[in-house]
Amino acid sequence: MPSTGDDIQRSPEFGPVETHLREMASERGAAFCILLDPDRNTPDELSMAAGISQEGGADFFLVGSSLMVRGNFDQAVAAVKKGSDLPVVVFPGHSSQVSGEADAILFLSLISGRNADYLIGQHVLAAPRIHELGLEAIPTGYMLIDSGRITSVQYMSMTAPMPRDKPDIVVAHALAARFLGMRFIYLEGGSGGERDVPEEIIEEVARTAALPLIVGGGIRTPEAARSKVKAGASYIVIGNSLEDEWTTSRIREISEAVHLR
Ligand code: 1GP
Repeated sequence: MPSTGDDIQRSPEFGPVETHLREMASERGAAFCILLDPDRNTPDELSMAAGISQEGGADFFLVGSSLMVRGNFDQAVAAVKKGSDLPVVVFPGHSSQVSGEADAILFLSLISGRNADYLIGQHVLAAPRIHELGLEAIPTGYMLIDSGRITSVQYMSMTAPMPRDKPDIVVAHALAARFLGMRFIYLEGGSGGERDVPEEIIEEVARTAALPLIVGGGIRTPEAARSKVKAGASYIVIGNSLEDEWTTSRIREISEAVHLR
């Protein structure tokens, strides 16, 4: 249901999906999220990957792509929903990636960059549809951290990533995001990044910004995932490195590393 003006009478509260994501991170120590790319997989592959992921102990899915040149976004999200009953959250690369089949959408502002289109422009294009669908939007400050190579998100967004040896700069952005009312911070190395987000940055942002941290990009091993959680990540996102070995046992290894309890 689209929200009505009555909403402003209510005290600020999290939507059901955000509440669930927060609860799973606090119950399990951290949550394991799998990124499914609708551009690289057919609906059947997405359903199968979703089922295997749930069996292996993953907690929820992000679905989105920096560039979608084939496939149908609604169909892709529906296929993921069909394969499992875990929450499916849109991780949009573009304002066209909005789907009423999803449970929620990360309403990302690319705050590490200064490209107005990714700070507010795409949002204005997507917002009326999100409202009409009654889709839960989770306001998220999205920051790209240098991962040693040019990633798709860097190229497509025409923004420079933040230096990986300057935690102060990242912390200042995270605080600004919090003061602007964003409720999650996504520290992104970029899909397939050569190097993942440094622990030092995660620690500093977790300590100072006190917002739930999503960390992804270039995480390839259970050890790396665990180390990010120990540094303060609440959600670990993995996509690329699963594509070669989408098995229950591989997913289980990572979910056991992510779940501290
Ligand atoms: C990318 O953070 C995600 O947006 C996941 O990255 O595909 O490198 O695991 P990978």
